[in-house]
Amino acid sequence: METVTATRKETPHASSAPDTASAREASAPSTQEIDGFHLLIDALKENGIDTIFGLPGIPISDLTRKAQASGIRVISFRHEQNAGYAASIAGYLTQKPGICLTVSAPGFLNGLTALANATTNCFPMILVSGSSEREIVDLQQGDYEEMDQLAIAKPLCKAAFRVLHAEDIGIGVARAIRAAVSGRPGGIYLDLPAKLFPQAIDAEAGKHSLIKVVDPAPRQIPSNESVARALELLKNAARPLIILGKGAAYAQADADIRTLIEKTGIPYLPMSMAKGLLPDTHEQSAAAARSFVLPESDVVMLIGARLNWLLSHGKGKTWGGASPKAWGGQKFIQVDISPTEADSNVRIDAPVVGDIGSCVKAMLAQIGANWRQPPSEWLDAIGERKRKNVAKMAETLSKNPTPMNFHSALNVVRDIVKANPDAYLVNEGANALDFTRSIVDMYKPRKRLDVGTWGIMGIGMGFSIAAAVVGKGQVIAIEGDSAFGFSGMEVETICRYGLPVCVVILNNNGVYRGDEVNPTGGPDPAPLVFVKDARYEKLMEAFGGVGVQVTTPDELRKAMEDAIRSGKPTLVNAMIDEGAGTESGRITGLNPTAKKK
Ligand code: ADP
Ligand code: TZD
Repeated sequence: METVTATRKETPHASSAPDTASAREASAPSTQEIDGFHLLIDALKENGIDTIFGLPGIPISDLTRKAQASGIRVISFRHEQNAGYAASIAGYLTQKPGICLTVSAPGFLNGLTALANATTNCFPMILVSGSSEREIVDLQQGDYEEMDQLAIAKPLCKAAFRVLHAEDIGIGVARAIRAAVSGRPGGIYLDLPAKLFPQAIDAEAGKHSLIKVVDPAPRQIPSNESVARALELLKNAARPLIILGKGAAYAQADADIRTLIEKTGIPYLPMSMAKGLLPDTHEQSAAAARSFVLPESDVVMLIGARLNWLLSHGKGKTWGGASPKAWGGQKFIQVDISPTEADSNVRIDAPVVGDIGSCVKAMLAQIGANWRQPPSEWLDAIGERKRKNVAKMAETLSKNPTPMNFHSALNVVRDIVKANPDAYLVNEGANALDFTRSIVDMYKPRKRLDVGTWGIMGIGMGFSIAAAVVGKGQVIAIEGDSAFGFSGMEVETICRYGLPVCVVILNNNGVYRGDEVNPTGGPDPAPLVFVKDARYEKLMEAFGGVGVQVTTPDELRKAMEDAIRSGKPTLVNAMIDEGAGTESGRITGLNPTAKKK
């Protein structure tokens, strides 16, 4: 490992210093000093960070080279936003902050959406951006890529730090790591001015300044009273329900969560990214009876799920309330690491504050052996609903219309995922998202990665790349054609690194659907439609991957099976009925225009 290299001392205008091999060679090596580049690399390595997602340029090009030379895996993207999404989902999968590295102003801004999205979703990530010279930025004298990045990042992340001196790099990295993973995880911004990288300090002092963070995400043990209060409510419930969110999946307390569900016998609903925490085929899953159990339940325990829009804020008709803002009759237990989450939307009768692993363990300890199972009327009523809905879905899935529609295509994906339960399923789009979520069963924890709390489009290729890189497994990405467009250029990245990613585009020629026309009869297409029958598969072929256009479920099945067998980067362009989608998928009600119709 290349650890100690001396380089030029401070360059007056490091941000405009030539970023070339000859300039690097010109710097005289000495053995007693270490520079900012190497201090940063060593600080990351010291804390077990082995992968960086980023996009090089002034002032961080050399950092990417030196990081790779030091054994860190550097995954270089075509757009910083995708590198940021990759870092954030790597953080979710590993509980270590994912690192996204960008250049100054525009690169930083490109990464910022991903940072904000990470914070919103409680994914731990650190956006590390090079920045221009402080003195020039602060006097607004017009430096190369001038921007007060720290100030801009602050409101969009959990914490933001800037390091000005090489001897503080260890502290800066340690603070960023702790802030990212402790408590409620989130996005952190680390601002590194260009001048920092070539700063050299005494090697021994430098080594001593690095911190290996001890216990970065300390357990947070819930109080006994809060656990007892929650169990008391649950025990006396007539129609109890547990909702598992992506916080529960993140916590990696899989076995204990399963034991809690099975011991109590309480039906549960998985939120989208909690699918597979217990296999979706588990008999206690009430997913197929969602619209029945939410309004009918009397006590609901949320584990790592917020009562935000995805759960209709815990009120209104979804929950049996008489009007959109009226509360239902439920009592809520909320298990969450954030003490301020409780009462954010409706009253939480029993908050249990702590990390999910510790909270679930504490509950199991207090439950003991003689827990009374929920009343059989409740379980039977749910069973009845499930049977009806599952039969109805099976009937829809068995149809084989021409052209293919979402159902007949996803029926194939459902089989493929069942046969490959270890594969990651990345999913975005509107109809492509909603139908996949309800049709494709998941069997293992943290395998389903999707648009999350914001319903953000564009995570597709970044998430796929990260899942393949840190999850070291096959990835299947089910993409709306619009959704794919946000990150489509990263198929080059997928090919360049030879990643086992099978992208399936459910191509219906537009946003939501593809059959709208311009009402004026003018030459411009309607705003929500794309080029008809676009050949997206050729994009993958352009970079050496496999591209296949399919029009039937049989062709789709063969293409996906081939992709998984070969592990080759593959893009399957699945042509589906352009009239098959609904405006905004399942959330039509949130769309003011659609509402008026
Ligand atoms: P979903 O979208 O699946 O409903 P949310 O993102 O709304 O899930 O909620 C996740 C919740 O999980 C957040 O409130 C967050 O504070 C919490 N959380 C995340 N990690 C942990 C953890 N390790 N222990 C406890 N709570 C956690
Ligand atoms: N931009 C961003 C960053 N996120 C968004 N969610 C949107 C725009 C709006 N939007 C949706 O909410 S879904 C969607 C957009 C543009 C695309 C839907 O079309 P699709 O999927 O082709 O991806 P379906 O299957 O045709 O519905």
